[in-house]
Amino acid sequence: MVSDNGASGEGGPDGSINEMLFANGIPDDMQTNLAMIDELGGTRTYNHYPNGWAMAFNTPFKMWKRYEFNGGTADPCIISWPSATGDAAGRGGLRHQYHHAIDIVPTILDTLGVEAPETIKGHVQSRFDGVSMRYTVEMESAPSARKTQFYSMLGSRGIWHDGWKAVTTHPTLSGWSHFNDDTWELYHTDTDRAELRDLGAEHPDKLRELVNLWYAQAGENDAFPLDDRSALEIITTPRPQLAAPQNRYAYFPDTAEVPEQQAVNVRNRSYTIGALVDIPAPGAEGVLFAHGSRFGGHALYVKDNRLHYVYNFVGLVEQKIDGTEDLPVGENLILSASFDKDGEDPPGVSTGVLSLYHGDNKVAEGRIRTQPGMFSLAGEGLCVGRDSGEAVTADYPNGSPHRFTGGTIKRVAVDVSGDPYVDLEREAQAMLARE
Ligand SMILES: [Ca+2]
Repeated sequence: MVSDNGASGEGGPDGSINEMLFANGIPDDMQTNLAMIDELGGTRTYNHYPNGWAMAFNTPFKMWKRYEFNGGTADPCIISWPSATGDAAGRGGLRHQYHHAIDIVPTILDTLGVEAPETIKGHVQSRFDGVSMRYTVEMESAPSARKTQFYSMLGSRGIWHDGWKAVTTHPTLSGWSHFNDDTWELYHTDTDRAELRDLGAEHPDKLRELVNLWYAQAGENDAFPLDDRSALEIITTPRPQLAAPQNRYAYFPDTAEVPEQQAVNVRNRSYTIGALVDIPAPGAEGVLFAHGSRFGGHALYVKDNRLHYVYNFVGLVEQKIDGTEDLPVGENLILSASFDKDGEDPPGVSTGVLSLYHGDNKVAEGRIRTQPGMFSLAGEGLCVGRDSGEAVTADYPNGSPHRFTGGTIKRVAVDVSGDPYVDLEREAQAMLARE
């Protein structure tokens, strides 16, 4: 499979220098984009082409990922099968039967002569919706074994059945809803694969048949309720995780990075990050805690014998708070950054005061805002003692992965209970006294 969808339109009409803006519900700004035009494709951008290019890449098909027109769903599938017989013996042939990504596994099982087990370790397995594509290799002109394919994505709907396709033009990820006002279009894809001639008015009965079939398939495929919420709403809606949410998380150095979905959620709330460290002599430096990248993230680090915190707001602005006193030396020091939320502007974007502490001694404070959505779609997890992948800031004192040196990090706690910092500090000291 060359892809799981068509070229994507997430760059919007003007393109983007950071796709995480889209995922945070923050519109791209043309002036900012133009200022970065020479950086596109480099390490300083997480760029995405404008959706006009998505349409061009999908030519001759219409639209792009998120829509059920062929521009959103049709992809090349290349099969290499040296020992194949029948029509495939000629090699290099094209096949035009209608198939879907869900047909890959049934094809492999069929080709290997393996029957899928009905149960594994006592657990009944889901049925396969797919059908084998093996026959297409051996019989070029055989009719499609797949008769129907159901589609529903982010508010758009479509169904292919026996050479015809019905599809809606609903604006995806729009929050518009009003699904009853959707217009269904009808295409005879056997003769019009580019979906240029809407035959809905000419063949209303055929259209009605396909729309009815869509509803039947939607029921079978658990497609209700229909959902066209924004990317930000979908991504920030809590979903079941292996570990239930807690008020406090402890993280340790020399471990793998923690994926964002499993890491502490600091979005739109107060939080405190406290590192328990031993610093035997002045000269410690590097990252105590980091999560995210230059395209969005935050980090607590030591540089020039001072404590620093940076919150990189979706790659648009680095908000830095710099400690005003030299670091103390000793054992079981607690170096902290505490964000006290006092408002939202706009909704979802927290505003408040970020304070830095050595123990209970406040050494800096400043106002920051925090981003409403995720730091990244994948990778760029939470780290202690280093910042893996892309760094949150270019301000770190040492080279990638910006390890903490000159001291020992025992653990880093992130508290999201909302309790005031002074109480947390007292509690932490009491806990250390008991250890
Ligand atoms: Ca990183």
